[in-house]
Amino acid sequence: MGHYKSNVRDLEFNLFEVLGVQERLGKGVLADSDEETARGVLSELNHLATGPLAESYADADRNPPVYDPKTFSVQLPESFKKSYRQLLDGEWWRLGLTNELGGLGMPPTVQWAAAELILGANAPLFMYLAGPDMAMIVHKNGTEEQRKWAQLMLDRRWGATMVLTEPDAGSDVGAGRTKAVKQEDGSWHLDGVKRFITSAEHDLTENIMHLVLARPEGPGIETKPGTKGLSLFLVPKFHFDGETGELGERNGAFVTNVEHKMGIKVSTTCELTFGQHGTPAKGWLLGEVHDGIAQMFQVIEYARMMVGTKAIATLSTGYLNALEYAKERVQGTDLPNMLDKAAPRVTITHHPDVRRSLMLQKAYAEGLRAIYLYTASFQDQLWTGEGDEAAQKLAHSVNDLLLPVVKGVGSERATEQLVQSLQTLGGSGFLQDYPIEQYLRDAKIDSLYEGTTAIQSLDFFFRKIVRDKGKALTFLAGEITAFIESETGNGRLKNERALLKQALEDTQGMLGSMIGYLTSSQQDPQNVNKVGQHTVRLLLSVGDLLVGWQLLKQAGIAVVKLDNGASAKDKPFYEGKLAVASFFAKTVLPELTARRAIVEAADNALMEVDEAAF
Ligand code: ST9
Ligand code: FAD
Repeated sequence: MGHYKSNVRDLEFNLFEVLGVQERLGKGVLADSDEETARGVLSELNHLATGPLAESYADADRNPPVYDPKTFSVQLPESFKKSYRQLLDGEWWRLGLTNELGGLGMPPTVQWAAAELILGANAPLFMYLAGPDMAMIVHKNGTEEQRKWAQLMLDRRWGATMVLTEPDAGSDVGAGRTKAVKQEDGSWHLDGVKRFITSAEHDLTENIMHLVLARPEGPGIETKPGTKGLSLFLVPKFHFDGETGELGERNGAFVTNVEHKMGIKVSTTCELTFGQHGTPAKGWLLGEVHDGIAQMFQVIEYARMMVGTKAIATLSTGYLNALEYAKERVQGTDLPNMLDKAAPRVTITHHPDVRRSLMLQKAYAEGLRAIYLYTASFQDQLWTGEGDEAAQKLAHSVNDLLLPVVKGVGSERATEQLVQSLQTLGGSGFLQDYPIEQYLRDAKIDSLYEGTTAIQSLDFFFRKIVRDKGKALTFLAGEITAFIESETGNGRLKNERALLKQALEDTQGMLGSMIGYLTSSQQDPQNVNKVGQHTVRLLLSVGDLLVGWQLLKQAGIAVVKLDNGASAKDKPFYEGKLAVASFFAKTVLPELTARRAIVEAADNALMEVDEAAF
């Protein structure tokens, strides 16, 4: 057996028993799919993921890519290339595409459930497979000629990158200095150095299309500071024939370094230098419009969902590996027998603290999975275009609101709980004989790239709540309130629903205080620092509230299934849903009351501490 332990049962539970995705299938753009084909996609991909895709996971970590500075080229390990080929041969690169571009006709919920399987088995494979999805962005925003390039990117399975970061421009993308100078033939020459660019060099594809943010210069072009002064350029590694895709000369965008990292070692993280090695780095303005940051955010939104799903997928396999170990590892006696030195030894699942830890890992793995799939259900509405304009607008803003939760909370809780998965194995967890140490190293990046957790929390508060005037949040609060007031659980979840009610009030209390600090910052600008000290706390608290709610919603469904006589195979699954929801409501949600008190008592003492005193 490979390292990857998937949870297809839980994916199917979310899709077909909670979200009712099957009701959307068979109509409009989803006309060619039904429940059976969606289940078939998961089953087939699960087979591939747990086998051939997972197979190169450890090898590619121990034998990372080799960079040759003389030729600016990179060689990936053969084992990894084999897994990549199998993913391509299975046509899985079509997963996220629209029908028009040759997609599989599946909605985003099913796409992301399927993505979880690849991301859990070997996430860098998914990242190298970004070309087709990026082609979709080129197709959507490009000129007629560029739409043909998008088709070439697809037909020839080119790789692609998103190129924002520079040494002095990380979180602050608007500080970027790479420039693009307009040429007489309509193309642009790029000049500058980008850093940390994923997949900018490798030997998996014949060509790579870089999507680069740069500051345009030239006659009649107004130079603006910040993100609004950036444009998006298409910069291929090799020039190509626009009709046939046949490769021409090497373009002047060279990878001048590949980083040595803590994790995801097989995913190349590159310094990408434009126009400084004797060959101009030619680029073309996407769609001939100067709208770079907005265009790039179409990519970023997808990538943030991907990163959150990656983290959650890794936590899930970490938990399932820990669970398997715990069921077999015999150590110590039951606590009630602790004084009897001759008492029988038991498996560690008998120890209350191991149970506590395993149940918390399960809560976040399954609760966060429910959140990313719930988020994807709003993407489904946008994908099918169903509902009137108001419904579409709401789906858009709820998806926007939930993205920093999927990305920010997903990555933070995954890293935190994977430490617990490792702990479950005792000293063995520290060994490379088990996959969890690699999971931890590979998942840590998720709270850093695509916007750190601090950035996610600022985005969540200022853009997704304040700028949205709380509309999406009010909708969610309404959904949670309706659940609290329902009779869900048939009398069995009453206490838990009361705990959820308190958690909702506590979160609203936190938010109310923070809005108050923001409002008062109009008189005293320093008050916005009180907000800034607590945005991560708010984001994580909303995450806990949503995990608690989703788990209870699932428990409600489980109660009905159990009452109706679930099969012997399903019974433990549904009982697990009840147990985990109740555990989370009783042991985590009450913590929000203390967090609310902390936010309500906020002051600026922290901001007044002299740096020397740190
Ligand atoms: C990275 C990659 O880290 C790591 C993994 C790579 C994996 C490989 C690729 C795999 C994915 C493939 C994807 C394929 C795509 C397929 C898609 C298919 C559908 N939402 O607040 P302002 C915009 S990459 C939407 O003033 P500042 C908006 O246009 C590096 N738009 O910002 C706005 O204008 P307006 C990742 C947003 O103060 C404008 O920006 N790096 C959002 O100037 C200005 O907004 C980062 O993520 C949003 N949430 O700049 C940087 N926010 O307001 C993190 C802003 O008029 N830093 N816009 O609408 C930030 O995000 C900063 O907050 C900042 C601040 C740069 C935006
Ligand atoms: P900084 O921005 O310097 O942040 C340092 C610390 O300060 C962080 O804790 C941060 O949260 C905090 N901080 C910064 N600003 C604020 C603020 N305003 N408020 C509160 N806290 C703040 N980039 C690309 O363009 N393309 C890629 O493909 C890509 N892939 C990557 C792959 C890897 C493996 C890595 C490590 C990075 C990658 N990146 C990529 C870059 C990545 O997006 C940045 O590293 C990230 O956005 C953070 O920027 P930074 O590293 O400069 O940290």
